[in-house]
Amino acid sequence: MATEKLILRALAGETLPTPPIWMMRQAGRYLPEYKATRAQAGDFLSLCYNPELAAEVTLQPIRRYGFDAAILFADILLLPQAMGADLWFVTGEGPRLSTITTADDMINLKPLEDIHETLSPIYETVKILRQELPKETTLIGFAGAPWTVATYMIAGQGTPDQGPAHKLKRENRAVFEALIDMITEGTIAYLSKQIEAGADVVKLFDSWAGSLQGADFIDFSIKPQQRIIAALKEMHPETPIIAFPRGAGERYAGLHAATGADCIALDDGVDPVWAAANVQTGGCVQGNLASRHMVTGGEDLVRETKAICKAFANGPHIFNLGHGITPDANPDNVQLMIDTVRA
Ligand code: 1CP
Repeated sequence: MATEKLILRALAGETLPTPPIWMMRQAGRYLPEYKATRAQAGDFLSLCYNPELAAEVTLQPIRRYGFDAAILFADILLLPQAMGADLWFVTGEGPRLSTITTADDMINLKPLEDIHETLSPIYETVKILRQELPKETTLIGFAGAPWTVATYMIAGQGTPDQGPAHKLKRENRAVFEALIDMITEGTIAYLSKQIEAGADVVKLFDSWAGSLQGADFIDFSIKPQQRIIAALKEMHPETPIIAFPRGAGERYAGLHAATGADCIALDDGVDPVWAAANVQTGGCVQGNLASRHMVTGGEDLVRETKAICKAFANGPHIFNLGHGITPDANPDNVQLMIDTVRA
């Protein structure tokens, strides 16, 4: 069946004359209208759990730029919170959570049947967006991949090298594996509800996949994602899935088959010409302009944007950044990127 949603056509494997485009963290602090709505909500978590305001900030970049997809405004750390972890945000620093390092900490988590009580405002946001988005705009739901979510649950905050999670993996394998399993099951339940509420596509963010070495990369990045994708495909066979194992490097090759994802999102450490030959041969790819161009702009931005479009022109491609846009970005550079892609 023909669809007006270009992102869904690319995800189905179609090579389009112009790649559809959206941007990681497109609703964020680089936009004055985002900052205004966030101030109205009071703080970041209140914004996430307020369906009207969360839908509003999701729609802001669609109104301003006409992106081909909207991404639900929420955070990967809401699932740990729904599982019973304490979560708060320290201004200027980032997230803080109560930590999981022992079997007792695991026992204190909530049964997974109970997560939807906390997460129901998120499903409500999806329902509002379903009503309010233009018919040609794809709605993307998301969750963190189990390894990345576990790194925050174990350390209680963001870490440069994910040291505490690697330590638990080494020193208390049983607790580490039980946590990965629990997040995997919780993620299946969470994403399934997002799809039922109206998400067209879901994406798994494995932001810290790159720090897993050897068999750990397969066991703790790829296998849990494969399990989530297989379970979702069984329940919702029509819903495409994007996987983003950031920092996978050469291990990006073959990941469509290994994960079962319809699209593999590439970070900006990956050469587009290499990725066209080694990753796009497996299916749709997304990416991968370095987000610093949204700060620096100019001819470099135009040249890199064109090079990425050219490298991926012979297969299914969704244009995006290689990681989220940063708060110091200039909104005019986003427009320049879009104009260059669509020119
Ligand atoms: O002050 C603010 O307004 C908060 C900044 C912010 C925003 C805008 C955070 C805190 N989360 C978000 C929203 C968000 N997070 C989205 C929404 C939709 C969009 O893209 O527009 C998404 C998809 C995420 C995903 C997310 N959260 C990831 C995976 C992607 C990535 O960036 O690697 C991760 C790792 C997080 C955790 C998180 N939440 C927020 C911050 C600052 C962080 C990173 C913390 C750290 O590692 O130190």
